[in-house]
Amino acid sequence: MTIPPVPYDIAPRPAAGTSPEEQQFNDLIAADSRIEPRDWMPEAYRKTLVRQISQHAHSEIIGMQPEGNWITRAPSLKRKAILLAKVQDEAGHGLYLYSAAQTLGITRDEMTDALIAGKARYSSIFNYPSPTWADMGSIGWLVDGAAICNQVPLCRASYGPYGRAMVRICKEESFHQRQGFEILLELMNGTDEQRAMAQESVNRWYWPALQMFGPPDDDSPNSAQSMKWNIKRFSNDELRQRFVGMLVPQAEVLGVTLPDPDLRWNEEKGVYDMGEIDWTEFHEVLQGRGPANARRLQRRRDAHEAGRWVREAAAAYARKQAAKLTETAVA
Ligand code: BYC
Repeated sequence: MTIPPVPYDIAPRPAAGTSPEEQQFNDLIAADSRIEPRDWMPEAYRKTLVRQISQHAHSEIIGMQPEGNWITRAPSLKRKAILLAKVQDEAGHGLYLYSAAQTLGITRDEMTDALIAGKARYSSIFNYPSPTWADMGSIGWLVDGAAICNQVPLCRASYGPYGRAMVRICKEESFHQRQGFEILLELMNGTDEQRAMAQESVNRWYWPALQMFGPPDDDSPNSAQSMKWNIKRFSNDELRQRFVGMLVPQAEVLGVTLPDPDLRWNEEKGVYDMGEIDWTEFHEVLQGRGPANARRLQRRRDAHEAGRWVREAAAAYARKQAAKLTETAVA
């Protein structure tokens, strides 16, 4: 007996035990489409997104500190205005991302409480100090540069509110990266002392910037599932490699040396070979034992406490407005 062909416009049947909602989720992912807050999603997908988006939001907020450190000491009014705008952008990024996470059913208070209790992660990079003005250049060039490399693919993340937040964030990060490059370029065109300051700063930030992409692929427990769900599009090592490829020609224009004696072009593979990253240092920072972890967290706690009266006043005002509305409705 011949089996008639299955018409190809009929969707494949759900696997046994798959609910219609789950099948719809699987179909959306398979079609590289977007999942929206109204859609059903597996609990593990929701948790992964809450984890990644809240960590990302915390990174933006804690990330204001190393640069905030230089606002009052920027070398000119122009530099001060640019730095101020950049730090404000980071606050804005934090807010878009907290809002995106809130669509997944977690509250802003829950996320903030986890951060100030020291239970939430934020990017390892912000646990390093920024003692010189050149650090404003290195943070822009290397840290925002790494962020762009990691975040441009996240504009296509399967979760709608996250992907859309990333589009605007990436546009602003591009400006941040350019302003950092320009600070370093000006220093490299300056005096011997300024050139030395720029090089010393690049030496300190280079390796921690490479660690921003996360552990190596064979030690990255979340990558495989996040890639299946179209949250991550490239692996940690792929993005790190892409970043180094971007940096080499830019370092040549700047005239700075990337502090990796093993960095060289591999003709056969078509990528740069690099030296070994110090993963022990990375894990120490993740455990809270980096050079500035304690200081960063204490500063965030103090700011939260100092802002308590603002939150209370805003809540009291909202209550009064709501009461007025009810009175008008009754009258
Ligand atoms: N630092 O399985 P893996 C910015 C954790 S802000 C700390 O590879 P995943 C800027 C990871 O969370 C830049 N922790 O994880 C702001 C996981 O631990 P848990 C922030 C890290 O999620 C102001 C464990 O290690 N960017 O640009 O698949 C001024 C195993 O890792 C780090 C983002 O947040 C790290 N570097 O991949 C200037 C981007 N790396 O959660 C600039 C969004 C890994 O299981 N996030 N861990 O306890 C991502 O793209 C991904 O979450 C990561 C990690 C690539 C970071």
